[in-house]
Amino acid sequence: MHINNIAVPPDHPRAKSLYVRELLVSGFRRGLAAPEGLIAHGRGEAYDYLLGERTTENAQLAINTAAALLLLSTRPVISVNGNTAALCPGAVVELAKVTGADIEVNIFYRTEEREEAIKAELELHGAKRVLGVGPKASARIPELHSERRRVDPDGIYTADTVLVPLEDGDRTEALVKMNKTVIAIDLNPLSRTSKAANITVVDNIVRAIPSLIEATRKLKDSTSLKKIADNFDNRKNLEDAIKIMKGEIK
Ligand code: PTJ
Repeated sequence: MHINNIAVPPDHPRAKSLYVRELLVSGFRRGLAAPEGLIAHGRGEAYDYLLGERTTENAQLAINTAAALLLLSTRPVISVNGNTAALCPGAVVELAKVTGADIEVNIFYRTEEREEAIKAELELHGAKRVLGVGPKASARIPELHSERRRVDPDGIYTADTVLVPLEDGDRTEALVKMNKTVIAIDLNPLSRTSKAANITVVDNIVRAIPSLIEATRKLKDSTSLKKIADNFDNRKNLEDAIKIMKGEIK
């Protein structure tokens, strides 16, 4: 494996983590991720370390529930920020295909250049339609003052379910107030996003989105989707995630 032209032995104990870190650095250099995204990633790494850098059973339960909800939705939208575009653009496009979701660019540190770069990256990975770029983000989420309030009237504004990886708490709360089902992917089980979302997947996005694709494929013809969704308790799931990080349960 080569990172910045330096060979990282595949048996290096931190090889995977170093590789993911480098994906983000490369995404930053290519104008996808904001500099603040590098800091956010470091915070995520710390939680991931406590999780054992694996998809726990607890996260898998949230992933299965998220898959069921995406399949039950009539207008699901995947919200994409700079970190997501840098870390797993291909998986986002694949997830959109298997769930029938739209993809919308929504960034906190909004610049036209970064919106366009993220859109181009998603298109490079096969996206046919990317919402929320430039004047298309003409609708506003009420009571929200950050740049995240600008959304596409054909996308997040009218969606019934929104998948928000690496999100900030304000918008999650505002989307829930708009009666949308919010699925968050956030390694921090203590964050406002994690607490406000209807379903929180406490897992690294680089593992969570591929697992979500797999779960969606498995559940596609299931007749128990509603039952799966109804049985999920986000509060308990977050409490369990904290217990896992404290080493109290597996
Ligand atoms: O591209 P932009 O402009 O929208 O900016 C994106 C960032 C991530 C910089 C922005 O949304 C931000 O500042 O986010 P926060 O408030 O720092 O929150 C990011 C959350 O994502 C934190 O709780 C991190 O623990 C978590 N996180 C970081 N990396 C990962 C992650 N969760 C899952 N997978 C990761 N790889």
